[in-house]
Formats: sequence, C-alpha cells, structure tokens
Amino acid sequence: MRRFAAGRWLSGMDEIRGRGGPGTDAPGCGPGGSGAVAQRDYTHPSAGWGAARSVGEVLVRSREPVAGVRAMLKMNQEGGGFDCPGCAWPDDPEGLHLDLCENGVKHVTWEMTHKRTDRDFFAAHAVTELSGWSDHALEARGRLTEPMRYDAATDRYVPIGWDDAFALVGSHLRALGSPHEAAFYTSGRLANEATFLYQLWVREFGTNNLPDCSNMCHEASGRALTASIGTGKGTVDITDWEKADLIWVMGVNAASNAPRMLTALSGAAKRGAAIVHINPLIEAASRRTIVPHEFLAMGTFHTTPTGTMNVQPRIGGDLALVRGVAKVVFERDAIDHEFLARHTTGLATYRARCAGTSWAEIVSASGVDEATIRSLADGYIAAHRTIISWCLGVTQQEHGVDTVREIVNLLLLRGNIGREGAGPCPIRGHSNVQGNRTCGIDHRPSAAFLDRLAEACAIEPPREHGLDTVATLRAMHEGRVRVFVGMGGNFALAAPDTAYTFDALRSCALTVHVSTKLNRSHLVHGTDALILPCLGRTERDVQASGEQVVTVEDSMSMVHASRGHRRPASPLLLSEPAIIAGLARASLPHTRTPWEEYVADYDRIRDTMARVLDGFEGVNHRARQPHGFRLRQPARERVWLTPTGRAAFSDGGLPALDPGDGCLMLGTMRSHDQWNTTVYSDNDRYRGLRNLRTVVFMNRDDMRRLGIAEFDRVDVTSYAKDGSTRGVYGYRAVAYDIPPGNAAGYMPEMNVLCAAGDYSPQSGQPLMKHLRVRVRRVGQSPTDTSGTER
Ligand SMILES: Nc1nc2c(c(=O)[nH]1)N[C@H]1C(S)=C(S)[C@@H](COP(=O)(O)OP(=O)(O)OC[C@H]3O[C@@H](n4cnc5c(=O)[nH]c(N)nc54)[C@H](O)[C@@H]3O)O[C@H]1N2
Ligand SMILES: Nc1nc2c(c(=O)[nH]1)N[C@H]1C(S)=C(S)[C@@H](COP(=O)(O)OP(=O)(O)OC[C@H]3O[C@@H](n4cnc5c(=O)[nH]c(N)nc54)[C@H](O)[C@@H]3O)O[C@H]1N2
Ligand SMILES: [Mo]
Repeated sequence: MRRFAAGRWLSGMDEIRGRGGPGTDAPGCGPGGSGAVAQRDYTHPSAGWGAARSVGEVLVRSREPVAGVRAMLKMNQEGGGFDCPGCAWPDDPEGLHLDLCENGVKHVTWEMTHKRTDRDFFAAHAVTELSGWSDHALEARGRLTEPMRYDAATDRYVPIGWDDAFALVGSHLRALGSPHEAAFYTSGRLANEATFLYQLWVREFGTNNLPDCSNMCHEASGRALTASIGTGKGTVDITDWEKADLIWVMGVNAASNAPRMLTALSGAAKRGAAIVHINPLIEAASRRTIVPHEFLAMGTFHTTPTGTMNVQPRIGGDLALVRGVAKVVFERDAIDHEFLARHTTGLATYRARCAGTSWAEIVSASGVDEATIRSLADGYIAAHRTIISWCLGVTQQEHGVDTVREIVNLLLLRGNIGREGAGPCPIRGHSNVQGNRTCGIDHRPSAAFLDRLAEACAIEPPREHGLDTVATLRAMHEGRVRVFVGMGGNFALAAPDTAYTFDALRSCALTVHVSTKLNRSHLVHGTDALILPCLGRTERDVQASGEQVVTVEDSMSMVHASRGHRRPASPLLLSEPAIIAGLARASLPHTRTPWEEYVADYDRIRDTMARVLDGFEGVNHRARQPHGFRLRQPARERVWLTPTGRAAFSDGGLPALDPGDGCLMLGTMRSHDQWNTTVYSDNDRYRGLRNLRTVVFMNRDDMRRLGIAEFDRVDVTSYAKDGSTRGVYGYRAVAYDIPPGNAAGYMPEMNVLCAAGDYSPQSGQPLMKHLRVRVRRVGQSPTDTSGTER
C-alpha cells in the first residue's frame, strides 16, 4: 500500500516496522542483523552475573564505560544525585545499598552517549530515507543537538533558531478556530516543574486536551482506586514491603520492568513471606534472583527465591480469580467485621455477588481450577499483612477498572488497607508518571484543582473535559485537532493502531516534539513539523539564578529532588521548562504569567505549585531533604475521600472472555532489552530468546492443533469489535509456558494489531493486552476471509 502524505509517496510496508509484507520476514524495531534466531528455557537466576555482563555490553556499545560507571554511582543516591529515569520503583529507604539495576543503567547510558544527531546528519538524510530505518537505528545515532524544522521542498529537517521555532508554534496555535483544536501529549519522563508549567500553559491557552502515556498505562488503576478508596494512588510505601507476610505480584514482569522490586521480593522471601506470582506467563522474577546490589552474592552465585507460588490465569482472567478468592473468604467468614462496619459501604451487595457467582463461572472465566483458587485463598486468610501489586497485565484490559476494584474489595474484606505492611500497590511505569498526574496532567481535572489553579495563577482554566490518547487520534482523523505537541515520548509508536495513528499525525497542520533523540514520531509528521531538543535527566541545568534541581514522585508517593551532573549534550539544548515558557510566550500574547521568572529559578515554580497542589507545602525545603518527603495519602490513614466518606465495594459482573472459534487472546508486552519504544537489542534474556522480536509466544497444544512447528513463519490477524481486521506477516512462532488459548508478543511492533476503536469503556485504555487473533502458518489457506483489512 502506498500513501501520499506530507507531499510525498510513502510505502506503508517500509516504515511500519513489525508488519512486513506477505511472504517475507517482518522487520522488528530492533537492530536486526544476521544472528541466528534461537530460544531455550532460561534457567539461571534473574539479575546477577547475566545482568552484569549485559550492562557491560551496553556500556561498551555506547562508548561510555568510565563515565557510565561514574554516573551509576551517582544515580539513586541521596546527596544530590539524579533520579533514575528508568522505572518508578522507590529508592532504598536507608540509602545503604547501591541499589541499581541492569535496565536502569542501560537506560541512563542510552541518554549519555557521545554520538550526535546534528545538522550534518539531517542534511545527509531525507525524511523518506530515514523512514526506512529501524527504530533502533534512529535512536542509536545519538542525541539531538539543535531545533530542526521540516522543509517539504527538500524533504529534510533543517536548522531553525529557538525564537523562530517558538514563533512558528505561536502562529499556528493563534490561528486555530478554538484552543480545542490542539492536543498536548505528555510522556511520564517529565519532572514535576516542567509538568506543572506545561499544564499551566495549556490551560491558560484554553483547553484540557492533555492526553498522556497514562491513558495507555495505569488510567484504570487511578479510576478504580479513586472510586474505591477516594484517591487514585496506591497506599503502601517501601517500608510496608519490608513488613508484609504475603505479596501478590499480578501482571508484572518485575525482573525486566521493575528490577529493583527483586530486592524487596528476595527480602520478603528471606523473612518467610509468601510471594504469589499471578501471570499467564511464568516470568523470571517468580523463580530465584541474585539481588541487584549484593555484589558478594554475585561472587558466590548465592541466590534467593523470589516466589513461592505461581498461578497462571488466562489473559483477562484476574477479575474472576480474585472473585473466587473473595468467595472463599466469605464462605469461611474470614472477614474483618469491625473494619468493614466502620469503614466501608456496599458489603452486602458484594457478598451477594460473590455468593451468586458459581464456581463453574469462576473457573471458566479465570482459567484456574477451583483447588488452586482455594489454596490461594488459604494463603490469603492465613496472612496478617497482604500487599497486592499489579501492572499492565491487569490494567490494559477491557475490565481493567473492575479488576482493580475487585483487588481492593479483596483487601478490604480483611482490613488490608491503612495498616502496616498491607495495601494496594500499582507498579507505575515511567519514572515520574505518578508525579505528572499529581501536578495536573489530566484530561479530566477536578473542579477543585481548577479552582486552586485559577486563584494561584490568575488564569481562567477551561472547565470542559479534554481528549485522552484514543480520543485525540480520532479527533485528528476527523480534522478536529490540527496541532499536536508531544512533550517527550514517542506517540507515533506508542499509540495503538499504527497505520491509523500515522494517518492521524500526518493530517495535522503542525506536529511538535520535545525530545532527546530522533524517533519515529519525528518522521510521521504534520505539514509543518518541529523537533525541539531538550536536556536529559542526567545533565546540568543552569538558569539565571544558577544550577537548578527538579523534583519527581515515585510509585509510592515519595517526592524528592533530582540534579543532573553531566555537561549538556549540546550548548543549544534548552531545559523542558525553558522550552515550555518559550512556547507559552509565543502563543499567549496577553499572558500575565511570569514565565521568565519561573525559568530563572525553579524554586518559584515550586512556590506556585505549593499553592495549587495538596501536600506540596514547603516543597522547596522538604524535597531537598535526603529521600525527600512522602505525599499524604489519606486512604493510608483510613480517611476515605469518597462521596460517602467510606471505602466503597464494587459490584462488577464477570467479563465474557472467550475469543471465539479458533481465535487466541494475545497480549503485547516488553522484552528485557527495550524501554517502551526504545529497543536496545533483539534479545529477551529471561525468556531465552535471541535475535528475534517479530515473534508469537504460543502454547504447545495450540501450535500442534494449528499445525505450527517451532520457529515456523506465521501471519497474525486481529479481529476488532467493529469487524475490521489487521495483520502482521512473517512472524515466528515460539512455544512457551502459557495457558492454551493465549498468546503473547512484543510492543511496539504489535501495535499494528490493536484497533484504535477497541478501548475499555471503563478507562479509555486501548486493549493492548486483549487482542483477538488468529495465527496461521504461512502457506496455510485462510480459514476466514471476513472483515476488511486495513
Ligand atoms: N526495562 C524496562 N522497564 C520498564 C519499561 C520498559 O519498557 N523497560 N516500561 C515502563 C513502563 S512505561 C511500564 S507501564 C512498566 C510496564 O511493566 P509491565 O506491566 O511488567 O509490562 P509488560 O512488559 O507489558 O508486561 C506485562 C506483564 O503482564 C503479564 N500479563 C499479560 N496479560 C495478563 C493478564 O491478563 N493477567 C495477568 N495477571 N498478567 C498478564 C505479561 O505476561 C507480562 O508479564 O514498566 C516500566 N519499566
Ligand atoms: N501494544 C502496546 N502498546 C503500548 C504499551 C503496551 O504494553 N503494549 N504500553 C503503553 C505504555 S504503558 C506507555 S507508558 C507508552 C509509552 O509511550 P511514550 O512515553 O510515548 O514512549 P517512550 O518510548 O517511553 O518514549 C521514548 C522517547 O522519549 C524521548 N525522551 C527520552 N528522555 C527524554 C527526556 O528526558 N525528555 C524528553 N522530552 N524526551 C525524552 C526520546 O526522544 C525517546 O525516543 O506506550 C504504550 N504503548
Ligand atoms: Mo507505562
């Protein structure tokens, strides 16, 4: 399929990685290459020496061995280091350990590379040519050095001065018929100060169109927790992890995506706590680990277990599974009567719902047998302090909100909220995604927040709700959004339905990306397009008043300062706050907001934040203390900010999950060697896979039934709710320990399969873990030709 876009013909096949053409091997987003494709079961403990070797390879590749190690030492340490931009797992509370992990190091060194994507690079390569490069190749060219503007005549990005870039954005925004014709995306990398200024600019401009990566990530958790306990965050902190005697890990690949969680899990195992992994896949963290910071253990190969029980539900089966456990808790009258009477509403309805849900329904909807569910319940009833943690396996589902609410129901039954060592714990993704929400990135802001913003900042923020990620895509398609601004991230690849997303971005009059490295979103652009390069988390940020610190909030509500130490990758880079201020000045001719003063001294931004945001009083002082400070979480103190003033039980029905005749349910996920859309290599160490990303992990029996052998080339077709189909071609099938009827593969390649129209009505989240697919060996004749291929 060829399409005409932004003044040129493009071949969709060339640029949509992961898709491939019929009859060929699909290229992935990784480096590719000639290495032999292989898979073997991974039997080594997670982290430890394998991780150390892998870190070494990355450091050598980025030509940063010495500086890399020095930066590692500064990362996550109290006393002026920078916050690891890897994941949102909190720092070690005592600061005793050098608690760093393989993937954090990879992430940091990726930013610190010596290589540069400068004006000579852009002069040498047309955008159409770059569109054929892999995503790995684009980012591997190094850091961006100066603002660039797309020039249609030469099909190249050409240098533009900062003031001209700001003026161009200003003129586009001022020309719009309404402020709602622009959308302002955020990726969870942004620190609190930039976040706050960004939403201030957008709301002063006049819209709540603030889609963000959370809309694809933990939106379901926020909505569910708000409805159940009155605040959209978890209630536990890192010291609770040290006291729990039962921990559930649901739908998280901890060893790859929150590796420092292994430290907490092994500590729990050592003191005899039970650790249950609930995941259709048996992931590495459910076995044994070498604790990341225990170098002695690395030397002696001493491992500790990080799991005591594995439960493998079908994809989307968690709601039914938790319901089964709750049913047993009621049957055995193992509930905390006093807590329930004082603190909750809706118990009777929920009890009736559990009683009315039959075991046949529970077993079929969860994919787990009754005996296993009963033994899970035995463990839950025996425990005194239970933490339930979860990530995308739970949230990126049609019934994500109902499932998180069911988790809270179960915790409430035994008073496991607002007590030491117990509570709900969403594992957040981006290092500051939770802080972004705290600081106002929300397309559905509360009236109370807007009132305080209006008063503290003397603006009139719009009151109507704005667009989330999926709604933004649709609005761009329909011409209702004409300007797209991406504050970090890689929207083109991260969003669902790649072809639809590409068309949406190309229909814009202007696309703007504030980025550190070249990525796909710069190549899939509007008629006018800008790349605005910014400082990274590791770099020194000097403004008129001197060196600045920023603040971030981790998964457990700790706010602390982060200070970069490195010389900026280029003298022409600006900080994110400075870029936002420039854009605001250019688009708001009558603004009375002191943008320059804010940028001159970030303490002034924090002073204003303290007047708008709950719990930020004294932030300038408190964030600079070692480890910062904990934002108050009322539910932790059993103060429930719900309409009734009590924690609310939910009453959700069990979802129908059967993918239908011959179909499988497929979830997309990350490999060990990638950070969202940044793919470091084509390997996935803990799943034992080498040199392959365009893969479908399948159950052996399904493969036999479908006549597919290991590494056979397969095509995958997805079936959307509206009957349309999408396909990827030339993937390889790999047998894996996953329940029959289920399959898995990698994001972002498989976003091609994820229809933009298929999102959860409860959260607006695209169903990235819930795709109805058919897998066919290449050469087999299609058994179903219904639907329209996009
Ligand atoms: N190194 C590294 N770290 C990261 C990231 C990264 O890309 N690389 N990304 C960051 C971001 S933004 C996020 S949001 C997090 C993501 O962290 P994860 O949630 O761990 O991300 P995924 O790789 O999508 O893995 C989802 C897990 O859910 C399981 N799963 C799938 N379907 C179901 C289901 O129906 N039920 C259950 N119980 N489990 C299921 C999968 O088998 C897999 O183990 O990690 C963050 N940290
Ligand atoms: N199919 C499928 N799709 C998914 C998911 C899934 O599980 N399955 N997961 C979803 C989830 S949970 C998320 S969070 C999204 C991720 O979506 P995004 O946050 O949009 O994507 P990232 O890949 O994290 O963004 C990487 C880019 O960020 C830029 N960057 C890096 N550091 C900085 C910085 O300090 N400042 C600025 N301004 N830019 C920087 C670099 O240019 C880099 O190319 O993807 C979602 N998409
Ligand atoms: Mo995420």
